[in-house]
Amino acid sequence: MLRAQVCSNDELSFLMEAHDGLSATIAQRSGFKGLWASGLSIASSLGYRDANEASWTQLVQSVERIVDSTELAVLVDGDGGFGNFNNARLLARKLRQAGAAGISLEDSCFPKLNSLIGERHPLADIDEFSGRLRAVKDAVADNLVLVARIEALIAGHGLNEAILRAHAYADAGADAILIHSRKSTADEMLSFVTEWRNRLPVVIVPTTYFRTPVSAYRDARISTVVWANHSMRAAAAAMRRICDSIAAQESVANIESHIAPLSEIFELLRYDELAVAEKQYLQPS
Ligand code: SPV
Ligand code: MG
Repeated sequence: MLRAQVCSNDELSFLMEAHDGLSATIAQRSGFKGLWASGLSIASSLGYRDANEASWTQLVQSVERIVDSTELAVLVDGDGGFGNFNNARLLARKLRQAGAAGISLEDSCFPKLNSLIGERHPLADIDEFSGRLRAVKDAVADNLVLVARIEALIAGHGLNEAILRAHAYADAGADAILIHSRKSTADEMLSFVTEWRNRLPVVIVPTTYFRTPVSAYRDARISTVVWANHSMRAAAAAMRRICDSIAAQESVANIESHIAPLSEIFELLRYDELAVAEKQYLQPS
């Protein structure tokens, strides 16, 4: 299912960020057909920085909860694979076992730093990173969609470097290319797409160029848009507002209508199913 979404140029698909079971459940409820298990959002929800502070086993555990919570395909942000080819293929195998549908691997060096902060984003050597991709492909074959993510534009290299890397990663067996940009307009990313001519489908993450209408992505025949961190940021903003209010007013009386009713939480997490199961399995007949 993820392969059909990510690997098609014919129809634009959308992946919504999830960082835990609840955010995954809510994304499914909103009608999304696939999820992005975001490294930034998972790290943030655990209180870590997106700098490989969370371990790969913590990532796998979070992915397990996300996968178990919905029927949706999950593309996992695997950062750079947490090391060399061996760490990357181990991670890919474990994600497959956890039920992930795909992994995105970026050509960064361990430990990575989130692409949207700071100026220090050293790129991996092209051949070394291609080896990481080949090792993952050999380990999981077509059982996991392999997205190769290019950080050349983030690192301040030009379009030529990004295109060179895209071809190398396609040769190494990637199923799709994720081209990342942190510009406030889509121009840089769209120049890449024009030059790339869809040798492989293209995935984008329009976090900083959020004003661009998705019609521009359809026109460019981009395959997949990742809304990468918006549930985590929505939760942070809501929690901050509510905590500030409760602390200032020493009361929860005024915020009740601004938060999800417990009935909604019970409904989202299918407490009704538990009640039915109890009748079936717990009560003596
Ligand atoms: C993530 O969601 O963790 C991503 C996208 O990798 S970004 O934060 O833009 O690097
Ligand atoms: Mg990430």
